[in-house]
Amino acid sequence: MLSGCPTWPEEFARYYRQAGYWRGETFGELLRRGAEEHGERIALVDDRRRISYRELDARADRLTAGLRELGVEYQDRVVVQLPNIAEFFEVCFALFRLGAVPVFALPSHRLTEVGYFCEFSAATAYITTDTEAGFDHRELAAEVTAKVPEPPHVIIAGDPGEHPFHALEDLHAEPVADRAGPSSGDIAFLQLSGGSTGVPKLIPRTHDDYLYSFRASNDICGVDADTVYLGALPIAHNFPMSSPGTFGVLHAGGRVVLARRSSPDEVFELIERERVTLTAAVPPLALVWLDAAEETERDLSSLRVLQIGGAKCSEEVARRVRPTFGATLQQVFGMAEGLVNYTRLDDPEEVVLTTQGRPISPDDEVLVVDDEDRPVATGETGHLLTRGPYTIRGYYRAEEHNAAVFTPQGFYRTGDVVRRTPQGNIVVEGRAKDQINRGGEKVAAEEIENHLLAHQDVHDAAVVSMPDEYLGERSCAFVVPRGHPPRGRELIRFVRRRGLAGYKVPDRVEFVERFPRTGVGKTSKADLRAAIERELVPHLHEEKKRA
Ligand code: OOB
Repeated sequence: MLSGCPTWPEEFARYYRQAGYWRGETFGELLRRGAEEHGERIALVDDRRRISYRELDARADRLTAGLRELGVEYQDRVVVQLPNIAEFFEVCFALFRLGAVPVFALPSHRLTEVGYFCEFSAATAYITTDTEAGFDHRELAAEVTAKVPEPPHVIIAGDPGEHPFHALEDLHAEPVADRAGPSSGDIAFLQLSGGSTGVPKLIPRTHDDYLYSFRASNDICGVDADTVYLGALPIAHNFPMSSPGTFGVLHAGGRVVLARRSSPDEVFELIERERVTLTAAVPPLALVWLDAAEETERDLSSLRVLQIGGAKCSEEVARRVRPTFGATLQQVFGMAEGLVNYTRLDDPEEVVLTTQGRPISPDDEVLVVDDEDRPVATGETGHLLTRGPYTIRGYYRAEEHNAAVFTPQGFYRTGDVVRRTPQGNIVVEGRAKDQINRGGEKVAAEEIENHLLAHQDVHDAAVVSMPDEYLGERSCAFVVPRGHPPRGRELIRFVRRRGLAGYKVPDRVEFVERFPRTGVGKTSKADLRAAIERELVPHLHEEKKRA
C-alpha cells in the first residue's frame, strides 16, 4: 500500500469483501475483460478518433511498456492533466496496469496547483497536452520543471514543440508479458478534493472501492452495453468519471463520447450524431443547455437521462428537464471522498425535483448530527457524516487534517448541512465548510486568502460566497488594507498572476476597515455573508434592472 494513505480497518475490509462490494478486480483487468467481451465495439469517441475496446486495451499495454522503459514504476505518482481526449484513458489504464498512481489535475489548473501536486506527491512524471482552449500547456510544464526541486519527466499528448519533453505517442513500446500488476486493494489514483484548507488535499482511492462505486452506480442509472455516455464536464472530475461516468460505461461495454467543449452547439451535435443516451452537467451548464434546447433544430430524442449534480439544482431548473429534453432528470449529490447519492430513475416526480437522492450502497452509513455530533431527528437539519465501502478513511499524507475531518470511528465529516426526508432522501440545505461552490467548482476560501495576503498592501482577507443567479454562488473577497488600499481590479490581477485556476480568482473585492468578529474573536464569515445580503444584493439587483 502507498505510504501515507489511511485505510479501512481489517474487519470492515473483510465485511466489504464478504458482502460482494470489493471483488478483487483491478482497472487493468476491467479493460482486459472489456477487450475480450466487447472486442471490436467502439469504446471511445473523441474529436479525432474512434477506438475499439481491443485497440484501447492494446494501446494501454504498449504505453505501460513505454512508461516502464522511461523509469515509471509501481506506486510512483504521476500528475495527469489532460482535457477530454481519448489519450486520457490510454494514460489512465497504462498507469493503472503499472500500479503507478495518477494524480488528477484539472485542465484549468496552473503553476500554483500543478507545481504543488508535483512537489507534494514527489511525482516521477507529469503528463499533459500541447495546447487546450488557447492555453499552451507546454509553457506551463516548462515553468513547473523550473520550479519543482526534483522535476518530473514531462510527457505531452500531442506536439512537444521545441521543448525537451517526451511525446506520448513515441512512448508506445513492445509489451512485456507476465509482469505482475497491482492488487485490487492498492491505491489506484489520487483524486483532488474540493477542499476548505490552504492547500488542496489528495484523495486516495483503491481499485476495489472505486470499481464498486461505479459498478453499483451502473445498476442505479441503468447503464449497460447500449449506453452512449457523453463526457461534457472535465473528465478528471469524480462526477463524470464514476457516477457512473466514463469508467462505469467502459465497465459495462458501452460507448464514451468525449466533448472537448461543453457549449450547446458542440454538445447537441454530438448527442444527435452519436445517439447519446446519458450525460451529466453541473447546474449552470444544465441551464445553458435548457435555454438552447428550446431553440435547437438538432434531434436530441436519444437522450434518456440528464444527470445534474456538483452543486444544488434549483427546483425551477429541475422542472424544465422533462418538458425540454424528454429525458429523466437524475439529481446526483456526491463527493470525490466517496459517498454518492442519486435520485432513482423510477422515483416519484416530487422526489426527483426536490431532493438530492439517497446513497448508492445499503452499507453507506449516513449520520445527520448537531454541533456536538449527536444525531438529530429525521427531518431536522444537521451535519452530514458518512462512512462506507467506497468512502475514504483519510487523505493522502495529511495526518493533522485527517484527525479533524474524520471521527475516531472513521466517519468523514462532509461539511455539508442536510436533512433527511421520512423516505430517506437527502436534501442539501447548506454548508459548514469554508468553501465557495461556484457552479460545481469548489474554491477553498483559505487558499485564496493566502494569495491575497501575499500582496504587500493587504493586511487581512476573508473570502466568502455571494449569491449568483447563474452560478449559484460567486466569491467575494473582503480585504482590510494596510495603509494605502490597492484598487480592487489590481488585487484581482495580482491573484491571477500568481498562476492559479481561473475559477478561483475572486469575482469581487470589497475593502473594509475591520472584520466583524465572533464571540471568540475569529472573523465572522456569517456576518460578512449577511452584509452581502443586506448591502450588496439589493445593489446588484438595481444594477441588473438598470441594465
Ligand atoms: C462532486 O464532488 P466534489 O468533490 O467536487 O464536491 C463535493 C461537494 C459536496 O460535499 C457538496 O458540498 C457539493 O460538492 N455537492 C452538492 C451536490 N453535489 C455535490 N451540493 C448540493 N447538491 C448537489 N447535488 O461535486 C461530485 C462528485 C460525484 C458526483 C457528483 C458530484
